Parts: sequence; structure tokens; C-alpha cells
Amino acid sequence: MTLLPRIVRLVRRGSSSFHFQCTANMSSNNRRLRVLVDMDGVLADFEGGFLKKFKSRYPNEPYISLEDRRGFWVSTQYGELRSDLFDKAVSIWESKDFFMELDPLPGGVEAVKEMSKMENTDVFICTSPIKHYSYCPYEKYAWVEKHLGPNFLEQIILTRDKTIVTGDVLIDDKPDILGVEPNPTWEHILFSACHNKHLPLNPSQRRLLSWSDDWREMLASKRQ
Ligand code: DGP
Ligand code: MG
Repeated sequence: MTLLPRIVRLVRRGSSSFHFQCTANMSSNNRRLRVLVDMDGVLADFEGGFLKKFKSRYPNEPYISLEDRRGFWVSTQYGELRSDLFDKAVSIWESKDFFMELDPLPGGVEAVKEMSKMENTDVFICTSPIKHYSYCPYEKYAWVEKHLGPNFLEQIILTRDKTIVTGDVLIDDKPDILGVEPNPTWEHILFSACHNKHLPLNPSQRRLLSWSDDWREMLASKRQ
């Protein structure tokens, strides 16, 4: 039997099996992997850039070496060292050019370029701007244009709540990614950073130790 008359009959009957077959075919043929990649601590060296500028602006103040960093919030640890260092830390990333001048972390830009060329793969940069918005959002766009190229400006998602973004994986250095959606669609792959590498291994959470780690295999596992 040729296909067209059969489809016409099924549509006239309003057949649910027709609908099922169409959506099933669409999902098997058009199944694309959506990868969300965080920026600070994953592509851009926030911690290294912060420490360099903190030492240069406050040369006589104590600082926390990257070896000794613990906990996601930099300002919290500086505030524990001495309470006035909280505001001094914040002043660094609230300054003009801080985000723009962050160095790329080794291999990140290359990995993102490579994965964006993979078949059936959509890559988005998913990053939370700080609330002091004078420079950060603009500079994040400028950083992406500079390091990944102008076409990548289409792929930027700026959000303070990553749980409402849909995707298959989110590669992110923040250990706990919380928001209004209790069941995000993505699997969080924890990207190792100076502040999280001492955390006890959670067997249900996969990690990428760096961009030299096997991110290709990790993506391949999501396609199965
Ligand atoms: P993300 O990498 O997308 O999770 O963004 C987190 C941002 O928060 C990133 O720009 C780093 C920044 N950040 C790190 N420590 C602190 C802190 O102590 N206070 C604030 N306000 N932001 C921080
Ligand atoms: Mg991050």
C-alpha cells in the first residue's frame, strides 16, 4: 500500500496512532543533543583573574591562594578571613574590564568549537551575570565574540536561574545548581575547579576534571 492514501485516511480518522508515529519518527530522526556550557570557572578563568586583580589592587591585604580556596562564593571565604575583605573581594568583579579580561581556561574554547561542529549537537553558553549589571553582561558578550567568534553570540543564555533552561547536559563548576524548577531536564556534569575539587565524590554526579578529560565520551553517553 502506498503511504499517502494511508496517511490521508489516518488523518481523516484523527488517528492517535498516526500522531504517535509522526512524533516517534521526529524524535528518532531529529534527536539533537543540547549541551549547556557554563562560562565562569569552565570557559573563563574567574578564580585566576580575581586573584590576580585582588593582589594588584590590595597589595597589602591577605589573600587566599587557589590551593586554599573552599566553597563556591569567593566573597564568603574572604569575609571569613576578615570581615572587610568581603566588600574588597566584591569590588574586584564589579569593576570595569574584569569579565572582559578573564583568560580562557585551557582547552575550553577549542572544546566548545569542536562540539558545536558535531553532528546533531547544539551548544549554548549558559551563564549567570552578577547583579551589578554595569559591565558584566556586556563584557560576557564581548568575551564570547572575542574568543568564540560573532556567530556564537546567538548561543548565549544569560540567566540567574539555570534550572528553567532545558538541555541534556549542563557543564558547570557550581556544585549545587538550584532554582524554581525542582527537576531540571539536564544532567549536571560538575566541572572541577579550585573551590570544588575537595568536595567528597557524589557517586551519582559525573565530573569533568578539565577540558583534557573525556568530554567527547561523556557526550557520546548522552546520545545512547
Ligand atoms: P556561574 O559561573 O554562571 O555559576 O556564575 C556565577 C557568578 O558568580 C560568576 O560570575 C562568579 C560569581 N561569583 C563568585 N563568587 C561570588 C561571590 O562571592 N559573590 C557574587 N556576587 N558573585 C560571585
Ligand atoms: Mg561557573
